[in-house]
Amino acid sequence: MTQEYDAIVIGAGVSGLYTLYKLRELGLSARVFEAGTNIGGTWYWNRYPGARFDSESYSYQYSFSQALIDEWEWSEHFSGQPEVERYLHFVADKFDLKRDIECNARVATVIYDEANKQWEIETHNGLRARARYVICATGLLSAHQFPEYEGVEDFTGLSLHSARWPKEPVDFRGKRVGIIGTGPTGVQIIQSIAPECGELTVFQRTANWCTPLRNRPITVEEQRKLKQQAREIFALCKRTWAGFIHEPDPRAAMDVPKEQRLARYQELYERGGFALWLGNYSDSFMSQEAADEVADFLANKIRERVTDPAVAEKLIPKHTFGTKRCPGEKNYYEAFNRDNVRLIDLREAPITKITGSGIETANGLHELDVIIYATGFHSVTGELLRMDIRGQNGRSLQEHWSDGPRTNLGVQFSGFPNLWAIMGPHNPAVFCNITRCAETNVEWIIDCIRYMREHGFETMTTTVEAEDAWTRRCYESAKGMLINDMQDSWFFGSTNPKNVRGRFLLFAGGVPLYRQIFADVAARGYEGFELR
Ligand code: N01
Repeated sequence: MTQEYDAIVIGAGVSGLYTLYKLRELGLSARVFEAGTNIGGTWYWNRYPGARFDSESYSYQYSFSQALIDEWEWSEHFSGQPEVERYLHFVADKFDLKRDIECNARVATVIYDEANKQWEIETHNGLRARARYVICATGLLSAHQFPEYEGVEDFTGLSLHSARWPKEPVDFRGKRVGIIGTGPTGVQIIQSIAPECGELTVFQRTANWCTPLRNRPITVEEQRKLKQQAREIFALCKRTWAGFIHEPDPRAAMDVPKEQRLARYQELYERGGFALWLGNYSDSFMSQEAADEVADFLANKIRERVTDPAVAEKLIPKHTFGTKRCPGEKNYYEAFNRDNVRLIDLREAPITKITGSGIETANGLHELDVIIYATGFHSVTGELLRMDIRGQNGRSLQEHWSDGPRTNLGVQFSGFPNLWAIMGPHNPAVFCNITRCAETNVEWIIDCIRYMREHGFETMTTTVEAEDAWTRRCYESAKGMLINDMQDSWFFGSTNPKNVRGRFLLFAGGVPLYRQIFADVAARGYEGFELR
């Protein structure tokens, strides 16, 4: 039987939960379809050891309800996955959201019925539903990726992907564990399990510029202040380019005397989180000279912390500082001083295949009991393209995006009326503290629906012209920034299937500008969108 609702939401993570809340506020009937057996999205799937915030907990929480802010207490400055998952359940229970969420229901098809101006979805387990509005709250980093090595299926030991981690704890004691991937996920896993494993072999293709997270418990006094300052914290996040609490010094780095610059790097290194990445100087994302100086600063820290100089050199990245997200670390570098941890540099000896008993590189076979894949995601477009979404004239999203994603404002695609993506491509959310950006995007989409209903419009679709213009603007937004020269990152889909790599997937103009553009477009009666 096909159920009918006003709106269908795909995904019950941070943005899906808030969407449901806002749809109800609008008085609409809505159903959320969630692939996981429970809610939480990213915080449901990524339950690997060491998974935690890289945003300060109190900057990541929802801002829409004062009662929620008052009632919930974070225990750490950067809380771990179990606490974040508990928080999302707390939110869902507080607002009684779960009764409208269908878990274990991965959406397979999303088909537009032109005659009735409705969407029909079907899940993998055969549930069907129809609605006028569809909101994809499927996340940016949801479609996990295994590497394309021969033999991945052949390994007879335990294979784990970071984004499909089992709910029961994995016992690494006495085991020979290999991990592929040294992005933010790999770093969190390595530093957490190194003391426990019998042997840990790290297969590193690209070292990353890690900065100390400096996590610590929130004291009673801090808790009190943080509650008082909650609104100021959100206001600060609204002002900053990436929606975090870190504000750069407004001066250009090289206008500041060298001694002062180095003192600032040290201060930001001590402060932790993304302070050194996002709170540096105003031109940190543009000036090669400034980025190189921070890189030298960090390289020296690595040399100080890693006892074997040859290992230290391998852990020092070769790419420009700041062009990828910086993993937040605690004792990551010290892990490589342990007798049970070995670093394999895949640039020297690439992986040739996975075998029944381990990982084979150009230098020979590494026999293992466990292989951990921390190899990332089909980023940004993956989860949307994994569904069969068909808009007007039966045209699929795959066809529409055959030459890279095309969007208007990152939220709509031409030929797909009344379908919105909260964290689609061409969004600043990728750089962003996700909840800050999710709230903005959800509120804008809900306002679209409210506007349509108040003005008697049945459908809203971006025009092709506005879509082309925004897509071009996103490519332009990265020009002049160092990230534009770093195509080997998931910002350009480097871990995506080969046919969908090499396009800049984000909007790099910053969160405040994006919010302003949203406001301007709405104020001009949704200019660039066709309302019928
Ligand atoms: O994924 P990644 P991630 N052979 O794509 C390697 C967020 N996040 O899951 O760089 C060998 O960054 C790949 O190597 P290379 C955060 O936004 C947040 O770590 O392609 N290696 C790289 O080392 C982050 O940016 C938190 O050479 C292969 C790694 O796998 C985003 O998620 C925590 C390979 C993939 O790194 C993604 O992070 C964690 C191959 N064939 C993540 N293929 C928080 O703290 C890939 N790799 C909130």
